[in-house]
Amino acid sequence: PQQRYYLAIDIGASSGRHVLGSVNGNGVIELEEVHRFDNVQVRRRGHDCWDIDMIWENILVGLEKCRKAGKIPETIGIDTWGVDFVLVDAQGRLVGDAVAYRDARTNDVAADVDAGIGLERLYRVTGIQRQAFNTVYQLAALSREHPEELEAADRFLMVPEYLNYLLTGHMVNEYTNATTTNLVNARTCTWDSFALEAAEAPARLFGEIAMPGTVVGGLAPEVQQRVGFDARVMLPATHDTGSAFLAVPARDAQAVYLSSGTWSLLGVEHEGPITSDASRYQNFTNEGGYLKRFRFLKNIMGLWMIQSIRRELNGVSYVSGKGAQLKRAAKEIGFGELADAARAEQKLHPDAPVPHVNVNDDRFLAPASMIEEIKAACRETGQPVPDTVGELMRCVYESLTGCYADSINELSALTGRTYTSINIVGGGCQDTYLNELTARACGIPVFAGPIEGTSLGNLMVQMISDGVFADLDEAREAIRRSFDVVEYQPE
Ligand code: ADP
Ligand code: LRH
Repeated sequence: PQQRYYLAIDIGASSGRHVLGSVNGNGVIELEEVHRFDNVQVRRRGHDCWDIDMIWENILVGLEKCRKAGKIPETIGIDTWGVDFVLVDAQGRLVGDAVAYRDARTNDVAADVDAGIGLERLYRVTGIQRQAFNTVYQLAALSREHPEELEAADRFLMVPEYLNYLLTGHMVNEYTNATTTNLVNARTCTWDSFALEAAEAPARLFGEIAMPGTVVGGLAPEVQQRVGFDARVMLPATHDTGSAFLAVPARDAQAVYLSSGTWSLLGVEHEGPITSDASRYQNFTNEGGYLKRFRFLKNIMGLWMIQSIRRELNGVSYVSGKGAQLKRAAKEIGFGELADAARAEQKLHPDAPVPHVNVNDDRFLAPASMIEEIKAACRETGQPVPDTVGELMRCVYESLTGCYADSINELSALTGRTYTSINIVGGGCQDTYLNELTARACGIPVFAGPIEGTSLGNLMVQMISDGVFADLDEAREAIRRSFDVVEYQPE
């Protein structure tokens, strides 16, 4: 029989990729990356924004590459980072910009909204951790700066939903990503009127919420004309973290999951939401997952810090044109070299005190200079200030893995369970130094892989829907036998 292909379009904050998935005659899942692009932001009307046109063009280019390779997918699923959205009018045209979550627009608004509504109630209702960039605050910021845009809008669509609309002409809101807005009731799994009030957003903008596995539609005629084929567009878990957790090849129920990319999302799957005061204090979140499972996890600043240092040393910015005075390095520095610098520093000065910073401090969300911000944090807390790249990287690695260890302890306390291993998926599991340090800091073994966990999770929903796998257990079993997972012991 002819090979059946499925296409995951996984767009993270740092890069997007088209990954074709299929199952060979031996029941082994095969992945092929057909296209990848950098996700660089742009400055528009005083805000950092996603370059939706660039992303859309890349989606089409990736589809054309599938056709050229003669691998036409049965279905296509798009997932992206969470929380960000666009507004569209009754004619389907964009209203305003796709402002990006690291933009400063929510800086002052978030605390103001909190004071007005009572944060405790919002958490009890939605179960979502408080982050200044949550959609609830972004909408409130928009209603203060551009109320006319909310008035002109007909629909609220999150980024993957808007891309699905461009592909098919159909507008559908999807459950897993909707939960990241802080606007969905964790028990009824629908938009919550109290949360919408907090967002200062009209309820009429929000459509019915569809579950992963729903077909959005076929490709629109003009898209078919450009890419040269038709296929059904399906909803995976359109929130990337929701897709990533689906692909974790955990050995047992005592494993902690860590989706490691721009963010480090550390937590577990849970049957229901935990919205206790203790969980709110520790800022744990309850994101909605496939089959209405919950991800009880913590957002940790993650490899964003490493990405930012790398960009800074290379003289580029994550927002094109911003920080243009940066000097370009003579030779581009890669992630491997940064890890090597930390490793060498550790070897050279094994007993030197390593400064630790609180990686989850908002100061690291979008600093003008990550390097200077880390140095300042060390200085302000009376610790040695890192000077060389090796010292700086060691500080970041130790701080990050220290935070992983603390978070696992908090997770244990909140769920009343003991965790005996960590499964890491995502681009970050290629960082062997980080994996080693994580095992050591947490005192439990680390299992690293698969790297393209998010694309795989996206593909799993498509494949289950098409009958390739009977259910999620069977799909996870196939992942276990198809991908190498590297084990790291604490010592
Ligand atoms: P996102 O989906 O959020 O854009 P990814 O899952 O693609 O992120 O992970 C990107 C991160 O993975 C980078 O920031 C970097 O820290 C890490 N990474 C990628 N490739 C390597 C590598 N070869 N060695 C070490 N780390 C890497
Ligand atoms: C990871 C992620 C995370 C969100 C953040 C905005 O890519 O989706 O789960 O909190 O981006």
